[in-house]
Amino acid sequence: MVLNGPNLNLLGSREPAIYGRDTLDDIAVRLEEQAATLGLELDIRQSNHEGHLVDWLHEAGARGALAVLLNAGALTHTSIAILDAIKGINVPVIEVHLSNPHTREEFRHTSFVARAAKGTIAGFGAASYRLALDAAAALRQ
Ligand code: CA2
Repeated sequence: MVLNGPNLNLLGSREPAIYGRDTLDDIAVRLEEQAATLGLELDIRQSNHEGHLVDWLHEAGARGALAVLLNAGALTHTSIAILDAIKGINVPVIEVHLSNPHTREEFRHTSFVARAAKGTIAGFGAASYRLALDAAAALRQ
């Protein structure tokens, strides 16, 4: 499962210097192609609402997903509910960011997601998702 949080639906429209020019749909199309090569099935979603992300993490747990790629957007830095949801499922969560939050404002240096994530891939733009999907595929061995 690939979960995207608040404002990531705006990708490609503004702030290209930070987030690149790809839209979330562009990223999704490439991820689906990569998944087909890897023999993985993807379910890619985006929501601006914290509770949806919590529900979808629970759903990934109930469905026994191989992994969740999670770009929680700004909720990364604030959401104990998402941290608790990650802790509450038996599915590895790979934290994904387009930018490298550690090179940005101080308030982005804390990640609640990272406290429970299997690992983090950040700073490679849209390629962060590709690298994260490779990491998810590697969990099969
Ligand atoms: O680098 C990332 O992937 C982030 O998760 C993106 C979040 C930000 O709050 C995190 O610190 C790092 C923001 C996503 C908002 O994306 C926009 C895209 C275009 C225009 C406005 C916002």
